[in-house]
Amino acid sequence: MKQTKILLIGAGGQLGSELTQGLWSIYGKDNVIASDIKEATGILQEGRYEKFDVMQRDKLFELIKKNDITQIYHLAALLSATGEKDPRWAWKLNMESLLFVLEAAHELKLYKVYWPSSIAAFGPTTPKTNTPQDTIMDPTTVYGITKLAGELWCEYYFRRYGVDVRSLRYPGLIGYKTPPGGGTTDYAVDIYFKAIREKKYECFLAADTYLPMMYMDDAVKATLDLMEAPAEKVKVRTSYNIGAMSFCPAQVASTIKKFIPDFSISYKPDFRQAIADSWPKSIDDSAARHDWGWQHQFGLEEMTKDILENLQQHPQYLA
Ligand code: AKB
Repeated sequence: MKQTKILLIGAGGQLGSELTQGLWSIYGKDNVIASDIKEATGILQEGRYEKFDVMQRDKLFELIKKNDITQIYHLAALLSATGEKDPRWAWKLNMESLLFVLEAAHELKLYKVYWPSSIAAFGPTTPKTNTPQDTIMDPTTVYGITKLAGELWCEYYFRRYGVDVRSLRYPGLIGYKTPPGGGTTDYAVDIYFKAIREKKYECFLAADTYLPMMYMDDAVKATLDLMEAPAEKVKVRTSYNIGAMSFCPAQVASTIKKFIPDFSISYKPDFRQAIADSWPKSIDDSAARHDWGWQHQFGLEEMTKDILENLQQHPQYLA
């Protein structure tokens, strides 16, 4: 078996930078190459890094060969809200880049690929509460369409070519180390930054909009747990439902108020409300819990405490 060498594409995003650090702790900095279309910033400057555009198929193949890559984590994508501003480009970027990675995995015989799906793959007629693993999927955003199509491509490459590709349907991911990245769930990131900076927040979703959410530490753990699981335990080859908590903006605001009593919130829903209304409110992730032992750690209160303490102690994240 070759030495594990990982290429992480989209390392500059919210999940990417934290997943890179998770991979460093398992495989060592020498064996992880983080990449993004932009120059490395922050913590990413401390490890191996390639500035690279995933739409350059030849460059991708060259990078894999030159560095003896055995696994790819492909996170680069346009998210739901940004995708709606340029649907054609969102389709091209999200789909073609996935196909390049799957082709590379097949042709260059990589051991494993990770690609994230999302609750955005569900739609308005999907059951909203405890959304099952297998159910109606009728996404309304171009981002969601790329996630549903991408899940099927992953399963196709697994069945047809034996590519060991694994995936999670992430809920809204909340972290404090990078700014929000153009998603509908990103109010739950921005609210913490504004709570510290301005003690007030104007929310683009209505007060009672429930969505499935997860703290970044749990998202990194879920991803690494899935990728480290023995192949025979990974029974779902489209993408696993994965959950941790479900809350609405009013609940985040009242939890923040426990730590910052003069914090206030107002509501001005925009086009993102319709996107949020088309998504599940909570997720049934019993398949992930059963197949490879998924367990989350953070609820709303623990997450809020952790984020606010960290933002106060490390003001560089607020810059
Ligand atoms: C988004 O809001 O677009 C993402 C997602 C749920 O995939 N955070």
